[in-house]
Amino acid sequence: MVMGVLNVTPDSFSDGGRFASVEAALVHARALVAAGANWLDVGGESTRPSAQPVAEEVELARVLPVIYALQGELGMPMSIDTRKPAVARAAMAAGASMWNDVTALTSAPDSLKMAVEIGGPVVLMHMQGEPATMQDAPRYKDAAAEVCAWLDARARVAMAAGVRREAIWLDPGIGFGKRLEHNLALLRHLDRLVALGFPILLGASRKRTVQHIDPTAADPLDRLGGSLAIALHGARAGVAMVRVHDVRETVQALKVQAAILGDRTAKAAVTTS
Ligand code: HH2
Repeated sequence: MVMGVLNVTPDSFSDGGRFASVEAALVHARALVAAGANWLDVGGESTRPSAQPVAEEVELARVLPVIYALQGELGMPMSIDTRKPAVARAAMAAGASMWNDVTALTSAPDSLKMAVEIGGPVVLMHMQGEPATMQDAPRYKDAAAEVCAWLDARARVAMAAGVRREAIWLDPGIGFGKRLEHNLALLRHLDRLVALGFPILLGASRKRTVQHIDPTAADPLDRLGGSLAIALHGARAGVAMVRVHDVRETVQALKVQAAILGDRTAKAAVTTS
């Protein structure tokens, strides 16, 4: 599945300010749907490296009018990309159906309780540190093993608090407190994450990882080729959904890959090729 990114922010790293008005966001949402998105991920706070937190009222004022306007119209589910439990609750009441939390329900004392109360699916993403400082000095001995163990532990904590197992998604958090070698290790060992038995969301679209491999791609808009390569790799490794900005191109790339692979499952393709 393909999740289209809808950033209703002035400062997101690749499209900040482009869809900050309700009208622009609605036009873009419809375009993402027409391009073949299965989900829309609505966000009102950038979590790019060095980003500063946004006040709750500001975040609510950005996302709620868009979710209200879109619910019922699009015929597809929306998620709310937020660290704040109150924003998640309001967005779900307005029509969103999944909470995408880049802090894996650790950012507020009542995050776990709120996830239980909301009852819908929740994405638990791995991040080392905070967006403001996460790229200063990320450290791992074995990034793939540590991220898998941490996400597995967070899933267990969520379930112990009362979140249903079927409601849990995991995400390795590409670029969130990770250097190139850490991101590559995570991508190389996605099968370990898949083996935990939860659906996996993978978000690498336009991220600096691509620039670290191709230094000519300083502009996020020049990172489409690398973003597609990662999405295709993720699908072959068994991730359930990729979070992307370029929906049309990603859907096309995935369709072509699926046609080439025929009816072999993504996992079988990985183990037999
Ligand atoms: N990446 C971003 C934001 N939210 N959520 C999940 N689950 N996984 C991700 O990889 C992820 C995410 C960053 O991308 P973007 O929303 O385009 O940028 P910004 O945070 O600057 O708004």
